[in-house]
Amino acid sequence: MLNIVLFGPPGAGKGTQSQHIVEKFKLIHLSTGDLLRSEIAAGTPLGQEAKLLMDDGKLVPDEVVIGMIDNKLKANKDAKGFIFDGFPRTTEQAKALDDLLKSNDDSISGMIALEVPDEELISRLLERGKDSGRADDQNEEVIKNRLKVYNDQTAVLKDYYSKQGKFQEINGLGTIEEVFGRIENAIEKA
Ligand code: B4P
Repeated sequence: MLNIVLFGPPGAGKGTQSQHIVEKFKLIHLSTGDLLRSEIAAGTPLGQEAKLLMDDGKLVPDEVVIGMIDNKLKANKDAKGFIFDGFPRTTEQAKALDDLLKSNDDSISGMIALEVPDEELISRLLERGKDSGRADDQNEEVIKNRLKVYNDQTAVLKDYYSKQGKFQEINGLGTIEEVFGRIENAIEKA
């Protein structure tokens, strides 16, 4: 199976690029952000709890997102592979993902990190916030908090995958097509 972790700070282009990757490589797209927003839209207790954290730019508890991914992996046993978008975001999530895949004799093929400077991330997210309806994209303080959370808790995963020989970093600046071209090259090497 081809299992790719698409990595990067908020606004780096993970969601955008995942759509192109799914089309080309026929993988199943698993975005914990999208799964949480579906829970919020459905008004479930999980969604109500997650909304409070997401609106502040904080992470949802590990066990919640790990449980959601576990369910999706079990529901898609015949998949050609997965693109993990916005997951894992902590070392605990990365270890859990390795264990879940291992129980199916599977593993992560590679992690691709999109690198984009903070000023560009802030401007992209504020732009999306104008019409996305996402509270976490509308306030610069919340966006800065998301970047802080990324630097404090998530960026460390570059080392985690580097130690496994699975880490590739690419430039996330340029047109969506240019960035996708770089991702295609990286996937071929994964
Ligand atoms: P996510 O939904 O993962 O959202 P995100 O980090 O903002 O990235 P996204 O994928 O949406 O942005 P993209 O780069 O595609 O997370 C939201 C929240 O959910 C988190 O803060 C957290 O609270 C919670 N959560 C999610 N997963 C979790 C987990 N595993 N553990 C705990 N909590 C979790 O796009 C951004 C914008 O840039 C778009 O408008 C796009 O059009 C634009 N863009 C993309 N590529 C571009 C390019 N090349 N040039 C110019 N603009 C571009």
